[in-house]
Amino acid sequence: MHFEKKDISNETIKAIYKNLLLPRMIEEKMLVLLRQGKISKWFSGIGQEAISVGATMALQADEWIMPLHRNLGVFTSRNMPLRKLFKQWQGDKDGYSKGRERSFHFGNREHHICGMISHLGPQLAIADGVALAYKLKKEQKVSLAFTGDGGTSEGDFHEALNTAAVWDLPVIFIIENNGYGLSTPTNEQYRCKNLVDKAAGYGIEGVQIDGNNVLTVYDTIKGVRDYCIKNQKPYLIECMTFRMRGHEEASGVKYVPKNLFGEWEKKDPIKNFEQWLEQENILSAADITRLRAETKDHIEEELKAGFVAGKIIPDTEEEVDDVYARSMVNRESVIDNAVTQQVNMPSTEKKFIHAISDGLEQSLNKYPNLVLMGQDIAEYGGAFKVTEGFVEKFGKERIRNTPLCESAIVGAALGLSLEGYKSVMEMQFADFVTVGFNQIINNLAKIHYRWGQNADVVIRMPTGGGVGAGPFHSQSNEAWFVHTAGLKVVYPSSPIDAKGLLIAAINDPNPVMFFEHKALYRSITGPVPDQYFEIEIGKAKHVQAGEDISVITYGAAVHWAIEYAEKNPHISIDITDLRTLLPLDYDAIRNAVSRTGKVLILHEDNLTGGVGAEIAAWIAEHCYTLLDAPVMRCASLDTPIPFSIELEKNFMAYSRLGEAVEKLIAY
Ligand SMILES: Cc1ncc(C[n+]2csc(CCOP(=O)(O)OP(=O)(O)O)c2C)c(N)n1
Repeated sequence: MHFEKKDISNETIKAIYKNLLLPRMIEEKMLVLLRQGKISKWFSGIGQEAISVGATMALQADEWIMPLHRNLGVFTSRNMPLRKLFKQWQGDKDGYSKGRERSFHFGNREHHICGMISHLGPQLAIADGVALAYKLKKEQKVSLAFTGDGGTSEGDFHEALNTAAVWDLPVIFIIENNGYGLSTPTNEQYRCKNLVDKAAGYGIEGVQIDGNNVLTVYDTIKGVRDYCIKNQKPYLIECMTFRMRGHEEASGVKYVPKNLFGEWEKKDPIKNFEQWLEQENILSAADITRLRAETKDHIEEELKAGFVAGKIIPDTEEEVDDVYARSMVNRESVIDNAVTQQVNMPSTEKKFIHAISDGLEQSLNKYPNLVLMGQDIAEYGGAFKVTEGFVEKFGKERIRNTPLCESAIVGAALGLSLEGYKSVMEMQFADFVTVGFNQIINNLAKIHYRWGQNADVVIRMPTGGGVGAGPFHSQSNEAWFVHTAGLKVVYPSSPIDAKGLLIAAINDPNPVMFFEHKALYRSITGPVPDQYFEIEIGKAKHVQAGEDISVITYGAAVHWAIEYAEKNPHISIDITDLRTLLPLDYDAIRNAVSRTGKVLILHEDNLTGGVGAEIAAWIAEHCYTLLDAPVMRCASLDTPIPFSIELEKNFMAYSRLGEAVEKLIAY
């Protein structure tokens, strides 16, 4: 192995050596502990350390890195205290994730390390978001994300590289090509000659290097860092390496030809470096022996401190509390009862859609660090024209057209949040959320619980049917998100609520799915206060009082209920608009039950597993004595939503509303 010293100082070279030794020796110890049954799982990076260490040392300490499961060297080179790392791997309360995450699936703000989720590829787009924040702040920084060769087959790889290229983001993407996915060799993973060849497809630069040569890695990445900052562009680096152990210890290495181990043993990143250090008289054999002994002592000492941890005593309240970041409700701008208070405020009659635009515009004025992202939202103004005219007012940097890549944009939104930005992403249609689903469900929703990082992101979801748009432009999919702890789900039905709740969602430091029923956009008008105000998330609205039955509903269905009540004045209908579906306003639900004792839950979503099912179960469990009839649900058919207007009408819950009301009244 040929090392080139170039202008790297001896001090730096010694620091690189120490950083290289540490993860190797920790791992060797871990393998012993694993055999003794003291830890449960280990993903080994033995043989690949030069990449993590070289990359981390080439960056500034406050530049974000998105590591994966074999990048122990990133964590140790960022000087994370070993005792805390040991606690983390044991699932101890005093680790980095309070015992909630395994192995390397955690991050830490102080060390600018973003924790991975098991799905690998999603790490890449988070680096886009961080780099976008650096770019917008005009900071001289890069972000750096890792992927394995296997991970390059994921759509997330393509989306992240393409977005970084199109947006000219200073991101370093590193592929650690160790020849195998879990067991699948690279010839079953891709057809190009080298993975770095893919860079050309994105119109970016790339280089393939020897990943086992720590000086090559360090020097290349230092240079690439300068390039990315100076040119404001991403860069792809393919590091050739080899994994000396199995995917994880239990999985073995039977699928790897034996001769490869011998070949790569000769290319061991540490042994080769030690030989060179001696040859160059940078370190003597005695120095190396001493440094190894010191490292061993350090590990043993930290292990002693790290292994004294007591057993976890679960505290359910803390578990539930940690799912969300604390929301600071700004009391000054909150309208508690929008219906009455707005009378005292200067208001303007607005369509639902314009109330949303108004809320967005006032938020953009309030928060210079708020960025809007979505397909066609810039000059075109968005598919529904919610952001029409925004580019002229706020510029293209903050009103960002995105490539067609929902997953990368949700990931980028999370990256922006790491750097203190707020973002609102517009899904062109709520239906398309499926291709960004993983980032929402597994990254945004879980990150605060996993390692205390918030995701300050709002995803706007133009939703619902009634306009004959067929199965992929009409779905109601709010229930998917209501099932996911860590998200908030908001679904306004009136212009005033749309503005006030959107402002609240943007103020909220947690990820909020904000549903906007498309059929309401231009059909519903109402008075909207001109000033900046918010309506508290999690509070339902009592729309109208009644004595015969209580309809609990949300979204467009609120208007179905009102219309039905108007057309049937002989029935006294009490209507509650939930406005927020997660968290639900249980007090308001209980009050609705107690007012009439007969409850109909009405929603546009399908019946089975819909939000109504959850509410019905809760009422049965908690309000049994208040009921005079079984809780009933009126929902859409359990079929996909069809295109033809007649079929769609038949699908929709409102077709069966009269029938359901009459059945309930009859009890
Ligand atoms: C989306 C997804 N599919 C499958 C897996 C299971 N899995 C975990 S690691 C791995 C192999 C990854 O290979 P590569 O990206 O080359 O990284 P390496 O483990 O070799 O470092 C697989 C298939 C996963 N974690 N996530």
